[in-house]
Amino acid sequence: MRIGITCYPTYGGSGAVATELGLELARRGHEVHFISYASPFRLRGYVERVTFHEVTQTEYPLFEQSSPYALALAVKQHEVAMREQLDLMHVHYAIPHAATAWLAKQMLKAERDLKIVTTLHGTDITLVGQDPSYYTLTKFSIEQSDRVTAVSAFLRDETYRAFGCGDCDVVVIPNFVSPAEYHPPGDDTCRRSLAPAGHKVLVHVSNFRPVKRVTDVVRVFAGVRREVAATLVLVGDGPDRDPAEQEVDRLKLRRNVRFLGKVDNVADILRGSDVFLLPSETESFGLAALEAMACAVPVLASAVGGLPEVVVDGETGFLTPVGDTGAMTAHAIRLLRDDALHARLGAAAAHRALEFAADRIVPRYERLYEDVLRD
Ligand code: GMT
Repeated sequence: MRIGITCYPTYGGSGAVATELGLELARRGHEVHFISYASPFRLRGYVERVTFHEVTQTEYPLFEQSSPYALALAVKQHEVAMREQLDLMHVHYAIPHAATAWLAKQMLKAERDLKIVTTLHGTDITLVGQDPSYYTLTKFSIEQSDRVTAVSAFLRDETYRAFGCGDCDVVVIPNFVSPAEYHPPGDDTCRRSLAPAGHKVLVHVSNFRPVKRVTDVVRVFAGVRREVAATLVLVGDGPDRDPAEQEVDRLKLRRNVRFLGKVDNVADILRGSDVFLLPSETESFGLAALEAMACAVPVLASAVGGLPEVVVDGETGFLTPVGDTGAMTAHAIRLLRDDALHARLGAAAAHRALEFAADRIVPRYERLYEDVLRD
């Protein structure tokens, strides 16, 4: 098949999933065309059967506050669909991608019916999409998509609850992980590069948006640090990095906290870690948690959204109420002090992650594509 993929190229779950999906599809023989304003962060170097098409925008004084990116994207989606004879356009994160794909479909209508598959990822439904400034267009573009998928049952149900979406059948296809890249460590090389000998390593990976509650990560670490020699490794960057840095200073933790910023080799860092912290306000799935589990790292996360569909409480980690840093701290200390418990949860986490292996999940997208092309 010839598949167009539009996603956000920046550090974040939806762009990561969209890119990994495109790469897996290309590996399986499909031709994949990424369309966005920049090359997605997980797309590095030349890959056979993969092409990136950059959306360019012309500056004009009148557009001062409103550079119409969405319109330029629709034009590029239409152009690539025509030139590359795309079978379908798969867009990730509804806003504005599902709406621009609908525009491209209308522009192509006289020639043929370009099928649109929309994957809902999280805040496009739980937060931004419900804002009155986007609500009706989000609902419209979901309803106009030829197929809609959600990354968890929680997100599917939230879509029905918030948008109604009369005639849509939202299909759950969970996120996936590549076991070739995310796998348990063979030795302690990664750990040695992260922390002093004898330290346990706690890790958090995110785009540091308010929804991630990164200052809670720092507070949990402060509690752990009182009982266990440990280092906190923070991967990623975003609006809440400054507040997190300030909390580290306020709690006098600077010597034991490492802000690594945006790094490429997250799997290596996960393999050097003992516990993954994800105290999010909401999380439709928690791809970062799945990637940690695949590296045999138990996850301590909020009991919200789709996280219970990924992390099995008491088996592959522990789930606690949002904001209950005390409970998360207690679980972390228990896990880091009890080697047998840690080994058991780490092994169970790696085993559970295999249920989300790319080879099991990607064929579900292929079947969905085949199905929509039969319409
Ligand atoms: O808001 C974010 O944290 C980023 C967002 C995105 O769309 O980039 O992530 C969402 O999609 C990921 C991939 O499907 C999920 O693993 C995340 O749980 C989800 N984030 C939220 O729901 C907050």
